[in-house]
This record gives sequence, structure tokens and C-alpha cells, in this order.
Amino acid sequence: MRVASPGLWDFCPDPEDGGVARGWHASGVPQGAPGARVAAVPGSWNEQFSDLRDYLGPCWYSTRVTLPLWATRSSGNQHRLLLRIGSACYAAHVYVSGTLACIHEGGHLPFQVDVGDLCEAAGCSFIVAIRVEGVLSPERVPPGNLAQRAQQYPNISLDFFPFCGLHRDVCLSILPAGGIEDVTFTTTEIAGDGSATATAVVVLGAPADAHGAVVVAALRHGAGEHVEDAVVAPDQQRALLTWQLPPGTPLWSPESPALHDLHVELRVGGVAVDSYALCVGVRTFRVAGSQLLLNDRPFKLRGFGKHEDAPLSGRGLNLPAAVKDAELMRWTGANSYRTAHYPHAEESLDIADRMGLAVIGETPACYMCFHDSQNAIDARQAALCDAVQGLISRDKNRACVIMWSLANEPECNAHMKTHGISVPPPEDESWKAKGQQFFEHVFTLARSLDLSRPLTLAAHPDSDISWIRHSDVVCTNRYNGWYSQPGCIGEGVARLGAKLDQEYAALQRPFILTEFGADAVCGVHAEPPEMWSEEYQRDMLAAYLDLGADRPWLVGFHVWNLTDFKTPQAVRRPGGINHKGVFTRDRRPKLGAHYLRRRWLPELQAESGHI
Ligand code: BDP
Repeated sequence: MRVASPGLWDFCPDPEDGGVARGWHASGVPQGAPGARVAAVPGSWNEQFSDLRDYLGPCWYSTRVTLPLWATRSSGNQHRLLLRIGSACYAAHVYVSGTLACIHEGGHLPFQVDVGDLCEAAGCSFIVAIRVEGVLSPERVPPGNLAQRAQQYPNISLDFFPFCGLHRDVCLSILPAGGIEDVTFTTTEIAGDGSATATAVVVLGAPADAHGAVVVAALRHGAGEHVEDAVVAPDQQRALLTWQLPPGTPLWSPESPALHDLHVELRVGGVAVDSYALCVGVRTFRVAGSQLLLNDRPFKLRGFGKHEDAPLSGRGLNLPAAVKDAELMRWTGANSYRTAHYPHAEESLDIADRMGLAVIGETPACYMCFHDSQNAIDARQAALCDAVQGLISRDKNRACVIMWSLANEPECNAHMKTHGISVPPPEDESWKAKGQQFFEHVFTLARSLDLSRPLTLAAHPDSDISWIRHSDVVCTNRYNGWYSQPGCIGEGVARLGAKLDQEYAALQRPFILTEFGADAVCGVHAEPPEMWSEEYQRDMLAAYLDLGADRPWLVGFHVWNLTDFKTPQAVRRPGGINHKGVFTRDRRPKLGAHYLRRRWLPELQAESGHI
């Protein structure tokens, strides 16, 4: 059940943070209050309101919800009523009818709270009021407002705008008490004859009673159906179901993204009391030596890093933009992308599952740094661990998600200097050891949650090798020919090739270039090519892609970026835009996009058997 989302909410900035004192948490934002207006949800307030473009402080959203009678407990139903918020950037205080239901920190991931009792007390109709703020702080992930000012505004070293607001849908879901709490579907093996083994672990919200329960799960694709069941013994809460699927079972891959409907039913005393349905793919993905294997066949990634960013909606869910971006990726012949630099909307993953785009799912840990107080580092580690848990539990059943990226470009001192942040003297190398401990903890957590996907972090060239060693696949972001060796693509790429060869010799595992590219201001041309022209961007992409020719361990190329995107204001960002997109922010192709299509589309067509 949707709660006025997508829709218009009463909205008001609250720079003095006096909303609770004024009673807005109980009565909602009054229409006549100074600054009060309506705001679109989902959406970023920074794109909707000129006076709030750079405002990151507290704002209030409120709406009245009226439940149908059958959804209240007074109807005799003992169900749970969960209020689910898809993404609030960065932190939210959620009030139901004036009572604080929950406080949540961290954007880009859903959180939910059982509001059954609060709603029961309030009756059928009540106010949901949410105070959202995106204040930058060294203790948040990503960090901002570090003691040293970044040379950009707002004061964050990130290269993407810190959009704020209710960015995804707000829903109420009604669940039976003690029903199906969680399902984890995994393909464990694909044998040489094409048969496959898959499992589902089903967890109940409460232990089964003295008579036990039965879980029945059907896996369907077209006319094929495979039904398994498992008994949940009294007092137990879990069931394990295993399918032996015959040869010929359709597998998920970018060239043939077969999905199966998984329908799970919980029966107590022979009566169905709950059911849950989701789409899954039968597929395996793993590292073998220096190769990636999808369904036990070598797989190479062609694609992009991309943001959630569009005019007007900002970082808010924009379904037409999500569909368009997937279409544009396919138009170039791409088969994959990375959700830089935070988890993207579930709807985007629905599209990727269905269209066959393999996804590297990234946490919001962009530019983690280790030069400030241990308290701040610990706070960021705790916030990142929450995000890792939230991300894996949200996306673990996605066929499209092949790998988790636990961070992007953790900061090393050399990198921080480029952001204008002063760093400890070179002899102080304590940041390396602090980073190593930090990543050891985070990678161990991720491995305890999901052993079926490789782990990585998208490294900066100067990231310490002790951090990178935690990765099953080395992902590395490189800008030779742009930030280093500017104007000299040939020299830059030659140096990069030599450096990558050394790194591979030390690390001996698959490498992916998760970022490379050049800013091209759409419409700027130059012959011979020079920086900021479309020709320079095109030539740089071509030279990087050529690096793969004699390096079989270089198994992926993700161009930075699919589209131009909004950034903080900085001298290197004309118009507050990063121009490394091969499409503009309004999704028009530059020369680089046409080049990629010429190079990649034949590969995609050959893989799909279309030529
Ligand atoms: C990389 C970052 C990315 C930036 C990119 C750039 O990972 O967020 O947008 O550089 O400078 O360092 O364009």
C-alpha cells in the first residue's frame, strides 16, 4: 500500500530545527507556515526549489494517511503494519501521529518500522511526518565537513552533489504475524550437462508452534515448474529447500536474462497462512584464477559507472530516466554497470534483471579517510557495516548483482591533497594500518553475509595494497591522460599499462578498470583533439579499451560515466557538472557514445547470437 508516494507532501525547510517545538511532528507542516510548500516525493529538494539548491539542513515532510478499515487491527486482524521508507538522504526522524517511530541514518537503502501500535492508537487516519536532513559530517558515510575545507561548495570532497530528500517511495505493508520473514535464493552449482542445483533458505518471523509448519516453494519458468517442500519442526524458524534442476533449465546471463518466478508459501495445519513471490535467476558467478566465470564460462564486463542523477528529480527515483539509462547502455552494447557510489533503486535492479545488465552493487562508502580521529573512523565503520548489511539483505536475491563493491576510492594522502585537504606529514603512515583494520572488518562482515559473490573495492591508484588485497577482484579507477599526463593520451596510457602489469604481477587476480574517461563539454570539438573536446574523450576511451588486447586478466572496462552529472561547485567542474558522461545530463550522445556503440555492439550481438 502506498503512502502518498509517488505524490505531493506538505514540506517546509526548518533551518532553526524548531519543527518539534512547533508541533509539526504531530500536526504536520501547517499550510501557512513561512517557507511551507508542496514537494514531490520521490525527489531531491535541491532540484525542486531554487532557494534550497545548496541547503542540506533539516526539512519536514508530512502527509495524512487514511487506512481502509480492513487494514486496522480493530478489524480483528493481528497483522503487522510496516512503514517502509525507500531512501531518505541522509537521516530521518519518522513520526506517526506525533510519536517518534524511528530514527534512521544513511541514505540509499530502505528502512522500515512496525507502526501497528501507533496506528491503532491513532485510529484509521493519522499524520506521518518525517524530518529529513543531509548535514555533512566527518562521522557520516560518505564523510563531509572534514576539519580542512574541501575546495568546493558544498564542503564535501565527493565529486557528486549531496542531494537530500525522500528519494524513493514510502509504503505501508501489511504482513501476517509470524509469517515469512526472509528468503535467500542461491544457485549453488551448474554441472557440465547443464543441470543446476539451487537452494532457498526461508526464515519465519516466529518459531513454528507445537505442530510445526510446512514451506512449499515453486520455481517456475514458462511451462516448467519445480516444486519443493520442507518441514519446519516445532520451535524452529528456518527451512532449507533444494532443487535439482534438469539440463536445459534456462540460465540468467546478459545475453539471455532468463528469470524464474519463485513462489514461497507457508502452511500451518495444511492451511496457507502467508506467501511471498520474487523473481530469481539461475546462475553462478565466481572467480577462477584471473578470470571471471558466469555460469562457468568466461565473462568480461563492458559498461559504465553511473550515478542516479537527472535534471528535476536529482537523486530521486525517476523511472523514465532509469529505463532510458538502461536503454542507452544497451544501445552502446554494454553488458554491465556499477551503482556508483551508493546502492541504486530497486526498480533499476528490476530493469537490470530483466534486460540482462550485470551489476556491481556499491555501498555508500565513497572517499573513506583514515587521517582524522579514531572516533570518527569508528563511527564511519559502524555506519558502513549497517550499509553493508542493508545492501546485502536488500539485493542478495538479484540475478543481476554479480559482485559487491564495499567502497570507492578510499582516501590516501596523495589523493586528499588533490581535494585541497591538508594531510599528515609523509613520515606518518598510520593511515595505512588504520585503513587495513577498517577493511579487514568490513570485508569479514560481507563474507559472513554472502559467500556467493566476489567482493571488491574500487581503488584509487594510490590506495594501499594492503586494502586492495582484501578484494577477490581488483577494481581500479584510472585517469592517466587526464588528471596525470594531461593532454597526452599516448604517454598516459603507456604508463598506465606498465603500472597495471606491475600491479597484476603482485596481486594475480582478475582486474577491472572501474573508472576511466575524460570530460567532454558537449559541442566542443578540436582537431587535433584536446582536453574537454568530444574527440579527446573518444580517443581516450579507445586507447584504454585497447589495453585489454594483450592482458587476458583485464576482464572489465567501465567507462566513467554513462551521463554527465551534477557536482558541487568547483573550478574543475564547469557549470557544477562533471562532463565525463558519454551522454549529456539530458541523455544526448557525444562522439564517445557513438564510438562505444561501434566497438561494443558487435560484441553484444555476437554473444546474443544475433549475427
Ligand atoms: C574518481 C571518483 C569519481 C569522480 C571521478 C572524476 O571515483 O567519483 O567523479 O574520479 O574525477 O576519482 O571524474
